[in-house]
Amino acid sequence: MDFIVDVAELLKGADSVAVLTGAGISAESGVGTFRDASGIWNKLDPSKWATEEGFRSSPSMVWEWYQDRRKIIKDASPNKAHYSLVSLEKLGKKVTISTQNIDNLHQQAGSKNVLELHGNIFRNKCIECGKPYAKEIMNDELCKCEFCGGIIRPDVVWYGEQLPQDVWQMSEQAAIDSSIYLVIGTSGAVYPAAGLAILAKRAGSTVVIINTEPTELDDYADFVIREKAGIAMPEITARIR
Ligand code: BJW
Ligand code: ZN
Repeated sequence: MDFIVDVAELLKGADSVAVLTGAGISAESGVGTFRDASGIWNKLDPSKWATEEGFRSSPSMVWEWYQDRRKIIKDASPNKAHYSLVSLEKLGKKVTISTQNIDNLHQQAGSKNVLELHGNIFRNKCIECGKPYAKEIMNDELCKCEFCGGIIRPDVVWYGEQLPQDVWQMSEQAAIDSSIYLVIGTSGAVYPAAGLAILAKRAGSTVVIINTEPTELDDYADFVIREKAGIAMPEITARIR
């Protein structure tokens, strides 16, 4: 595989590694991506439904879609790519993962430093007052906020919504401080997350993309590894120890 050896050599000498992950890193765990042929959004148009307006117009339909995804994610386990990032940490590197994924799989694998840019599908909050809704919701019925009666929604970041500020600032800092910036399994189509790779590049980091397909960030990369994350990542980390 092209560049595996080069990237492993670079990582060997790097103290600070920052990572941006997207749906593609969880694809081999059986969690669908968004924009590929088999993507979950072939059935639902994201720009319409992954928005507050979409939810308000058809709350039951959007809620059921999230409940279906919760079930899939609950049954999923981390794969070799998630575990490779854990092993990088165990080799003594400072690894900061900014993930666009809402599936908890990095944390489940054991990564310590995970920044959730787009929230977490296992959390819910009130659409009106924003208070967290602590009870686990198992059924497909809509729930109401115990404080204000507002409808409960998943605590994820929809189009047009701000990313959590603290998480965003830490992600920017990690990109700036990194000597290597790994971009794994994201199309690079959604901002501001994709901008982190560009920020890292401008700050002098070496940008490495691992993806089965071309991405919108390829022009910013020093190395593009065109391979499944679950194959490329263990190949790389196996060469470091
Ligand atoms: C593999 C693989 C394997 C497959 N191995 N690889 C600048 C310009 C224009 C517009 C904007 C801009 N800045 C912001 C915007 C607006 C908008 C936006 O980005 N629009 C774009 C479409 C251009 N952004 C926003 O609205 C954001 N908020 C914001 O900007 O706030 C500021 C603001 C607020 C108010 C007013 C004004 C400003 C919020 C974006 C939130 C995105 N939310 C979603 C849904 C989350 C909840 C949920 O999951 O339901 O996040 S959208 C969806 O896309 C999800 C993902 O995290 C995100 C990224 O997708 P990802 O992960 O890249 O997946 P895919 O499917 O696209 O790619 C998978 C990749 O994996 C592919 O490349 C495959 O090849 C690869 N792959 N198998 C390796 N085995
Ligand atoms: Zn409320």
